[in-house]
Amino acid sequence: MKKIASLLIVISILCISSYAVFASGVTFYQDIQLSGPSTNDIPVGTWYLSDLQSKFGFQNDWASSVSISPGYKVDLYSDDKLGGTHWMLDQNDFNSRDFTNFGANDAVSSVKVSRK
Ligand SMILES: [Ca+2]
Repeated sequence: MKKIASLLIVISILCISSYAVFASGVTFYQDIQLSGPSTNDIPVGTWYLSDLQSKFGFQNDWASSVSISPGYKVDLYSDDKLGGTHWMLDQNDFNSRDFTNFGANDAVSSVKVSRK
């Protein structure tokens, strides 16, 4: 019984650590401070609005904050297909948690996710 318990603990730790390894990219939120409805995890790539909407649950002119996995950065664009005003975020700080700080609130229409 004790062996089974320790085995379960080992399996749980492995699951949690592999989740941390594979859960990578960025996640957008409708509201500031990473609150409200959120997207799925968005991996490395150049993402136009149609893909953001169909694959990840992103909406146009909607995002107000973003969670960035360690080692990643995200470029935000006010127009589709990386057009319009451009902003770059590379860490979880007051700007990534509140787009009203730099004029990107409810304005993002396409993004590029990359490794730093
Ligand atoms: Ca919003």
